[in-house]
Amino acid sequence: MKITFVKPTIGRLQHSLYTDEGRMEPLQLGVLAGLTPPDVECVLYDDRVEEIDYDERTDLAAITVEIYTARRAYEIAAEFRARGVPVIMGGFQPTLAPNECLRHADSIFIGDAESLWHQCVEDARASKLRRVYQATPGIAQAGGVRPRRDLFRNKRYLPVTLMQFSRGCRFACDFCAISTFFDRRHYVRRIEEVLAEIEDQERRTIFFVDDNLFSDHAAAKELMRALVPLKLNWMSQGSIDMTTDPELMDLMEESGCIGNVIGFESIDPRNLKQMKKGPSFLLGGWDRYEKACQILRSHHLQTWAAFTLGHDHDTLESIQATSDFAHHHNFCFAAYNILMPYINTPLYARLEREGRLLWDGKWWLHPDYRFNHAAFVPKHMTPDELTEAAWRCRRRWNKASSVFKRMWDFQTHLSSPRRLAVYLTYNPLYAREAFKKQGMWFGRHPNSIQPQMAGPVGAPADASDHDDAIVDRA
Ligand code: B12
Repeated sequence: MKITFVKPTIGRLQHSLYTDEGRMEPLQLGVLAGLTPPDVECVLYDDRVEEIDYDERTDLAAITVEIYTARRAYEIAAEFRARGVPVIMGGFQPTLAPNECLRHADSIFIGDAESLWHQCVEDARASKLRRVYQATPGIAQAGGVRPRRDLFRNKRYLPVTLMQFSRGCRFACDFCAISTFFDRRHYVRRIEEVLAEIEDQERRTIFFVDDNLFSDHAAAKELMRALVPLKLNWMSQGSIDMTTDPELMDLMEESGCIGNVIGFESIDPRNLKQMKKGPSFLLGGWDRYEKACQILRSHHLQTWAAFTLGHDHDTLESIQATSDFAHHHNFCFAAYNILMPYINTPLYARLEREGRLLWDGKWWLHPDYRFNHAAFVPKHMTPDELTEAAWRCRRRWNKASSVFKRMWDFQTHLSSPRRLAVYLTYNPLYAREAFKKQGMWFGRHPNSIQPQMAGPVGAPADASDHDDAIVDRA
């Protein structure tokens, strides 16, 4: 038996296809292949960089689908299905919008693969795939399952090994898909298994792709104590309340942390309160970012600051102030994301109730929607003004003069040759990516997916796209 694993790209540029220069290993597909019995042949196609050979013989196409890649995933699925190859979809979109995905796949997988993937493989072997596999979230790679990293060879991913220590996050920010997927729970792997996995691969640079590595401070500290002797360089993602714990910060530095993606989201306390940004409140008030940033810098951390723009208290002026804040702190990278209503999040439900969703409420499927454009009506500006304001922030941030100016920070980027190399390698790369992706269409083919179209093969009678917005995940 043979399974073809597919990581779809987001979309296409105006005049050509899009190749993601900043692409990283698709860890979920490595994990899935690692969970697959050894007698099954596994092949990986990464649509971000290569053409999929739909005519290659295979018994099952397994596609990982996020909201941004959904449109392209449905096109890919249609190609396989037209050739009689059954398609199973898993990941965030099938979990949070199952009915929509069921219209485009023979089978969908809800939740984490670990507990039920072996059953799918056996069912596929017997040509008896079920329509829906309902798994639960849980501890990743339990029992020491290793991702099949051999499948990543020759695809020219960034030279960093992706790994996971924990999954989920204890906070409940209203826009985030994580709290819905994991129901605010945080699942931690056994440290011995993580250490063995680190030893088993060659690199000393690791990206822990955890949703919030610091969701549980005690668990994070235990990991970091174990990492100290390994002399790694690592980065991850985490919430700003990390700065309230001096021991955690010291261990981070000692164990080789270079920096983290941190969701600041907004510098307006009213926005933070409205979105229920718990970590910011834990700083001792919603307005304590200045001190937190000083602490990050004192530990030489190169922060990747993430902002969401367009909250209800945002104005064009406050967006400009957000941009000033990021420049003032000389962050290593900054993501000025427009606030996006992801399906099945509290934010989506609120904007839907308030009648503020654009693009028929399904921006990710709409043939005219473009990457980084507003998908709802903001309170104090028009959607186009929001799109423009976010684009202005990105342009300003990525100018050569800004990259040069931000570099002169002796506590962070100039505190070691490695940090300077990170800064100088990735700033130009991400700048190119920001310009390339702005305004990109989703999917490859205009009009290939019609959001309001009735589902094709075997969609259950009660499966309307709208149902997904009100799936009860309790
Ligand atoms: C690391 C990461 C990144 C990395 C890139 C990683 C990479 N390899 O390219 C960076 C930081 C660059 C990034 C970028 C973006 N990301 Co991101 N990212 C993540 C994160 C935190 C971890 C992904 C990961 O590798 N996890 C480890 C693997 C093992 O877990 P997994 O993917 O969840 O897979 C498990 C299950 O979902 C399931 N499963 C998954 N696929 C399949 C397929 C089948 C067939 C089956 C059976 C099961 C299955 O089984 C797996 C094993 O248990 C996720 C959150 C998350 N927990 O997944 C967000 C997440 C996927 N990202 C998200 C977003 C929005 C983005 C961006 C669009 C942000 C932006 N505006 O630019 C970009 C672009 C993404 C793209 N498609 O190109 C959102 C997607 C929202 C949604 N509802 O779909 C998420 C969920 C974060 C969030 N807070 O909401 N991301």
